[in-house]
Amino acid sequence: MAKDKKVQKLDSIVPDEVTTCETTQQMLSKAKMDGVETAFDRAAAMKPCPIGEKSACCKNCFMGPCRLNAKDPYGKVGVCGATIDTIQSRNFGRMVATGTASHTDHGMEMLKLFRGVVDGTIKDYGIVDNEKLLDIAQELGVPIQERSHNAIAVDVCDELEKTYTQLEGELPFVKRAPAKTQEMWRENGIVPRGAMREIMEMMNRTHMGMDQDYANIIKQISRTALADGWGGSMVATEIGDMLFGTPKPTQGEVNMGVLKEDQVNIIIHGHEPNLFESMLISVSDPALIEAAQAAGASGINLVGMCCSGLEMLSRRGIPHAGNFMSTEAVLVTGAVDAFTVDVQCIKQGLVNVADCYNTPLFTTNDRAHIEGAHHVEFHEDHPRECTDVIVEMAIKRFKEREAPIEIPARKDTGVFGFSHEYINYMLGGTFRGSYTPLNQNIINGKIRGVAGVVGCTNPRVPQDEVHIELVKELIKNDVLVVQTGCAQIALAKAGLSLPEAAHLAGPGLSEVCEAVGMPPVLGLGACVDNTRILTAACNMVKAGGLGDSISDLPVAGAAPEYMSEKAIAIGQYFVASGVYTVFGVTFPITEQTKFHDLLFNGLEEQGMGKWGFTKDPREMARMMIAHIEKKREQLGLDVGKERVLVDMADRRAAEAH
Ligand code: SF4
Ligand code: MSK
Repeated sequence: MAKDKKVQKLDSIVPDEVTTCETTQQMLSKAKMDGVETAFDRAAAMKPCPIGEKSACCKNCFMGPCRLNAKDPYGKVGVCGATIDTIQSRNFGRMVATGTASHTDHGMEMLKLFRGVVDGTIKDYGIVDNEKLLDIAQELGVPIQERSHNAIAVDVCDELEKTYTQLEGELPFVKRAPAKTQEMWRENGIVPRGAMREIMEMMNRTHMGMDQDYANIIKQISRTALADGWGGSMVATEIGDMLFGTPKPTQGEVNMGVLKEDQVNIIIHGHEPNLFESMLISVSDPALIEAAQAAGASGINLVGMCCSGLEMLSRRGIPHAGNFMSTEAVLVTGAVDAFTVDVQCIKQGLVNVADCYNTPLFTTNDRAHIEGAHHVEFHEDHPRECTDVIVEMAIKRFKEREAPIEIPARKDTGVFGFSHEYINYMLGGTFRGSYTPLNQNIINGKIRGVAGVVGCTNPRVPQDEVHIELVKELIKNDVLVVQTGCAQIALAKAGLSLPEAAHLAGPGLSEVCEAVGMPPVLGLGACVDNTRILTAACNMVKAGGLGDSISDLPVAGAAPEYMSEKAIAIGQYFVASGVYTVFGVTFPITEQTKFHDLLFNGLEEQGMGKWGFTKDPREMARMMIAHIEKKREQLGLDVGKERVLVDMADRRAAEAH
């Protein structure tokens, strides 16, 4: 039961209207009884500002703020004379810059950890995937013959650092993209230099009195977004794999039923795997397990949420309690003994909900304190000084549990951890992994194409509903779905992350899934791991028969329930890489403007992908499938023509390029 001081009368929301997640519904009903408010209540009470929703206002200087009319976009201009296209493109650019900064800052922290490991100042972590280290060294042109792994790692670290700090030149992983995609970027003048440089220039170009031509601003928007997808995020994923292991398919449990009433429950929510990895070691420490038992618990139950939860689910099969819109609801169980967060997507409202159920909420990162939370700072050079303390505090809270516990019974299972390397191996076999079988199945039409369905959940749409309906429609039409971020948990709760879900797919896709033993929906990791989808797309081009650039592929992307600026950056890097990308919920740009037309049509004419928008999952599926079919037609795949797949000589030539 909630503390009296927090109890209030709540009757604004109907739980089964705001979420399709049964366990979240159950907890929202309980929260209502307990008088505890969540983001679902606040979303119902807070109507979005119609001008801000469409980015039709500017507060970039103090002659304003200036509000234009989203319904009559060319009816007026700002005090400085800025038009709707200037204002919207600047606002969009700042969203992309912020999203890119989030991923890039995360990536720089991973690089700092990697640097500490290779120079020996950090001893609690090490390189576990040397095969990946060597692959990356080779890709980056770092010599490997007769050198120690550590010497190679030092050079790899130096090369990867350029991703962030380089002032001139091209990002190291740009050369991972197909040659034709690289050419298109060069022709458009959007090859990123270093991510810090691009973010800085984006912010400068959007200052009052700087770049005031939307057609020029979009170039820096794309360059900044590409610095995320092929830079900040891609490096974060690769370092994560080198340090913690490249994921391989692992069965795991999801949903709130993974909490255990008789155990000390510790939840980790955020994005950086180093905290979670250290916590895993702390909860396995016999002394701490003994302390938990002495407090009356049968053990310590470590559970993830959101993206760091997904990293641990993918790499270690650690249970996962739910996605972004379940983070407050899980606290309502009363069963959480420590709620531990690091960075990104952490609602400030969690502090109040945690307080209502006497759950200590721990912030651990100096970049993300929350007023009212307990701060126990995490340092990679002595990580257990943080995680051991949190375990001890969790044990104390278990011992002093007051509120009645109500844990929803439901838990679901799924298979997760399909890295792009594993897809290679899964389809091509151990001897010579290859994307050729995937391409062959696309060429012969059993699989029509591939869709990335990624991103958050958002209280502006019923939680999980758009994800589930969209994905069901896609797989029914023989479109293989790959996922990252919170979207995966929505589908896992709906049972679509198991090989048994193959029967929900169309005849071609289900035949392939049954032959390989894979689900029709492949979870690839956290939101930062969207770069695995980019790399998989590169491998599809390289395997041959599906065109020469990413924009030739019969693929499409969607973020149907997105909520963050990171998602806008991801969307833009997919578009700039050549992928048709459809967003749901709302699109933050006014229709009928030249800038909107550029995003939704003009970029495609420049050789990139394009944006799409709809809230309706069936319409979203229809739009994505129509795009995939258009690409198939352009590739001549529906005229029964035999496509030429690359042989070994072609492959070597492509790799040498
Ligand atoms: Fe208004 Fe122009 Fe200042 Fe923006 S930059 S607030 S449009 S005067
Ligand atoms: S946590 S960015 S809600 S996917 Fe990566 Fe989930 Fe979206 Fe955050």
